[in-house]
Amino acid sequence: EKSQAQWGITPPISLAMPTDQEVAINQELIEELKRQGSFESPEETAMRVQVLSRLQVIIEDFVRTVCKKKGYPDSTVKTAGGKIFTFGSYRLGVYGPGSDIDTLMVCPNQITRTDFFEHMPGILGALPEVKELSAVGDAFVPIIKFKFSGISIDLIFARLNQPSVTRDLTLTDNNLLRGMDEVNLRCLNGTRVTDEILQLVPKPQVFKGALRAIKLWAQRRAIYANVMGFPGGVAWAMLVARICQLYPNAVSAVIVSKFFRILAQWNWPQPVMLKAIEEGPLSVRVWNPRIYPGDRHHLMPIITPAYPSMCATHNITTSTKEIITRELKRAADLLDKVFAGQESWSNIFVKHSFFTQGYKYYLSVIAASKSGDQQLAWSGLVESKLRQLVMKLETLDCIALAHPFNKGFDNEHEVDNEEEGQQITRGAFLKGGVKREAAIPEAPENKDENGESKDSKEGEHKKKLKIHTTTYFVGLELRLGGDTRKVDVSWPTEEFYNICRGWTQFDEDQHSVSVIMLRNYELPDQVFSEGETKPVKPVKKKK
Ligand code: 3AT
Ligand code: MN
Ligand code: MN
Repeated sequence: EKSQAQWGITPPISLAMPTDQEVAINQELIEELKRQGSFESPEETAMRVQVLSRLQVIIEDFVRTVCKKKGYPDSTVKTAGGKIFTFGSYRLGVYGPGSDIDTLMVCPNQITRTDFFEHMPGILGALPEVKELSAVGDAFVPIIKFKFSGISIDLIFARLNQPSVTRDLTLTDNNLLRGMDEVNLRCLNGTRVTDEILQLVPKPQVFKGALRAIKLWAQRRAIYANVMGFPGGVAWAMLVARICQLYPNAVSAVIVSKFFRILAQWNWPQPVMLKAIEEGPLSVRVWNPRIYPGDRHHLMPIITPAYPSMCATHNITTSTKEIITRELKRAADLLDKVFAGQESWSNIFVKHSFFTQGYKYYLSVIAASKSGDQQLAWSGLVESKLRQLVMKLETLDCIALAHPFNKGFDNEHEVDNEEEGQQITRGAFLKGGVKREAAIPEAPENKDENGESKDSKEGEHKKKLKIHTTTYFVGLELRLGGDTRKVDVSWPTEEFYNICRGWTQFDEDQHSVSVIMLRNYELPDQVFSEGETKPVKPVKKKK
């Protein structure tokens, strides 16, 4: 166990040791997390450890082979090495049954990224344990994804400017970053940030327990999604870590309750950070609102500890900030009751009511295309631009709050012709279905000599079109006293269309995006889970 006078940039709020009552409540929290399926079995965890040690052997083999092929002398080949690091939920110790392992392979400078993407997919693909392998070498963060003995692996690569990478290497030294390209920097960042977070908390076990609770809560309340303008996994982890610094001796349950109360009252945009921001050897930007006007616009800045420090929450908007704050307050009040023995932990983790009791009006944003591959890229693009729509809606007088739901809903539609396809892309599947052309009266029996209907034969030749859609929802809170008949979202919508259509790969024949206003009772059944009641159309009062 680590011990020091101060964790982070201020003295602690309290050094109190846990009371018996707090220990008991903490035990209840762990039990509740177990009931909610947060933990996997020890066998599954042992399998992860085994897979990682296999990957360690694989990377060393790979480095040796490529070095030899390139004609390096034996002495260099022997010491070249290579090392596996992890980041994400596995590294933070908050992984559950479905989690992947986010893995980074660090190689010496003999090995280039090109070598990695040329050979590694083949090496992995040849192993009987490896399934569903896909490699994207030209992504923002180039990645190989696969399953190893059933466990999902996200594998990225970084190359150090040194001829040897030993198994005891750490990535903490900022000088390792000298002379690196941006892709390398990005690939190293995840591990450097998670490693630092763990270094900066007094008791990693306490931190992990509290973070599990916060992750589960944020997921259930639909406020976990970086692209949509909510904190992502790293940001939630840093918030929990900061509370751990302020209460170095507390148990996880106490951290969770302080978390809600302190952050519900936080004086934003004062940043949350785990240590003073470091200067470093690169000519890259480090978060600094005094120098960069852009950084001044961050509404809830949460700053990563590893050099070069960045804001992990630049996506948060006025609306999502308000929603997050409401959720923090709700949870803080519930937690007071938990500690007074009047409430159980399970109520903290109750599912959100975004669709059941959320709003009267919703915007549905439909991203559509004609193939599954297209849809993956196109819906991702539309999703990443959704916050631009939200921010434009926020500027309208009639709208108090625009609340994006944290994930989209996928559908596939079979249609008979282009016209029906277009109805789908404009949301016909949400509102009343596709309008088919008036049925053509059936021709009199018309069979060929084999007794088969000619029509049905023709029908086989007629190609069905497939339309893929992903639908996102934005709940609208209207300004009190406003005239609801005047909710005109055409300007934000048109601007949003232009942003989406400005995508470099946009193809009018393939991709479409439309925004449609729905009343709550018009929401599709798909968004409700079992046991939830769909809002009903209010009965009109007669004068
Ligand atoms: P799970 O337990 O895996 O669900 P996690 O926190 O590990 O939770 P991810 O595996 O999705 O979540 O992400 C792990 C890290 O990978 C978080 C972030 O630093 C990085 N990351 C994830 N998605 C992206 C992305 N699209 N672009 C850049 N970095 C990403
Ligand atoms: Mn992960
Ligand atoms: Mn991942």
